[in-house]
Amino acid sequence: MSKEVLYIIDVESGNLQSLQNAIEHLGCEIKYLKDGFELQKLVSQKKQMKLILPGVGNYGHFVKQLYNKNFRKPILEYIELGNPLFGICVGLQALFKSSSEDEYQSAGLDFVSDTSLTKFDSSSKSVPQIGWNHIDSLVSSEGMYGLDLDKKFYFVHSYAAILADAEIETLRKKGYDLALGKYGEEKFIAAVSKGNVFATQFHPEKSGIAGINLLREFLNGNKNSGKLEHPMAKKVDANLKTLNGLTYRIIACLDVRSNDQGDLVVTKGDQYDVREKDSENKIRNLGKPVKLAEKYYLQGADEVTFLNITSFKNSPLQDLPMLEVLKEASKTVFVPLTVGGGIKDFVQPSGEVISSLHVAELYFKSGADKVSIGSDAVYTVEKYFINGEKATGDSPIELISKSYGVQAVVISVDPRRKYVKSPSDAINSLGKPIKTFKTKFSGPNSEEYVYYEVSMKGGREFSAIIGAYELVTIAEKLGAGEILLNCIDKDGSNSGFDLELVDFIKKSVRIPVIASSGAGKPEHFLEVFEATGVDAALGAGMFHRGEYEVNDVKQYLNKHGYSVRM
Ligand code: 1PR
Repeated sequence: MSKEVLYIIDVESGNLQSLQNAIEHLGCEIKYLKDGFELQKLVSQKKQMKLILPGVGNYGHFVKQLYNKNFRKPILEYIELGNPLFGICVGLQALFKSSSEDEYQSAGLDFVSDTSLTKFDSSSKSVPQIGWNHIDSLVSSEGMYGLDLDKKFYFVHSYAAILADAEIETLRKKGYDLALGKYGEEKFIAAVSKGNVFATQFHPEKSGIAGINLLREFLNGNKNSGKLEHPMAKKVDANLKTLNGLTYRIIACLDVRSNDQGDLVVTKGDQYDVREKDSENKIRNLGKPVKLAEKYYLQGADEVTFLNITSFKNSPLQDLPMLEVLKEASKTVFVPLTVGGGIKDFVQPSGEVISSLHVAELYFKSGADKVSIGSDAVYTVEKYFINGEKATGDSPIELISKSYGVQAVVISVDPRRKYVKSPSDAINSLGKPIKTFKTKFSGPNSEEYVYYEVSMKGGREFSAIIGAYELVTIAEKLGAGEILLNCIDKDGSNSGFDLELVDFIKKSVRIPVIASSGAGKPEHFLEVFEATGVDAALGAGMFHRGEYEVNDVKQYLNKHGYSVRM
């Protein structure tokens, strides 16, 4: 029997590979529609079909692409004919009238009439909203493909249909069914449905089993499946601590490199030294990247991060194994995947320049949701200061975030503690101060202040111009959407996170921060969340050595009153 075909509108926006994988996992075939004429032809044939409108990144860019590729009219005709459509993330946003993200206020499809999108307020919470949130209430007379108030879904966005109660009521009267989410005090549309159109602000293909089930019900046409909550049903999760509604994220990290035999392996360092300390001095081999990623997904990891830790030695062509790793991992791992290592402009031996944007694009097309930039972020911010505090406009951070959205750009920071007697001793090579703070743990010579040097090439070189504060604040300004905060002193130590560092950086930026380096037991995760309010925490060695499973950490946090995705 031939498989059912599902059509996906492809305007080259981000990671469609994961969506394809999720749908293939459910036994369907997918066909991409590259322009509106292809859709128009199907619509004219009055073909019975199902359509997905996925999108990531910038709203203005996305709706312009829909327009330029002649999708606008056939999509509206398709909807008018009553055919099933599933919008995802910016695909949902495009169904609205306009968004304040787009300075030209480009017209969306206006399916959700007279309603526009605005930015979340970042004065009291991290923006973008990145993480797992739940549906706070359903204002719905019909089912929404079994959308479940008890489950968590993966959201990643800065703009949303943020509505007051009166606006919700107006949409209800116009016949829209709504699932409402809450980020902080802001109520926003997490899913909307009318007739055969259904759209989610979250990514079902990245929402683990809960998201896969939703896609399955859509494919089966079971709109009223599952229990329908009564109108205005409200989920109360009041007893657990959340981050403005988001669960505390636990991330598993895989440092990947070739071993001495040339096999790609997951390794793990102590203060970034990944060789065994015995006489053979081999690269520590902790397993295969794809297998371990699957294992951590099944253990409940909220995200998986792959870092190619020797990218600076290789050409992107030799990087291809990491592309393969992503392609394979995204077939079975339905949570967000981040890839780092070698995200930069690259000059081939032939002299051909491959732009960072192109390198990033290759990773997104292979199944990555975010790219993480390490060394090149340091060079970019150094340049910013050398240029008299002016952006060049062409750095990887700026280029990738403009095309794929800020949520797709993570900055991986590799800092090391540096003690000074007084703030005036922390002066960079340009004669300017580097930001310090007074430490609770004074240095070997009773120094009372510290700053954090930042490194390139995984701890092999250190910046003489910027410290960790300068790196993260300027990277945020240039378009970074998240900080992955490692710590060379703590890496592999099992002694807990550097709480002072995490607190210092968390207070310096508005974007989410992931604490990394030093986790050795579940208590360390509780400690870092309690002490710093950081958005997510990452573990590596303790999971690789099998001392704890990701789920052990989550159960421990849950027991101590923290909301996690179980
Ligand atoms: O500079 O853009 O090519 O990116 C290189 C990437 O590789 C950076 O993200 C950098 O952090 C990483 N990297 C480079 N060398 C090493 C190394 O270990 N020799 N790994 C390295 C960094 C830190 C974390 C680790 C945590 C948690 N490793 O990835 O997972 O410290 O470990 P723990 O829980 O066991 O303590 P570019």
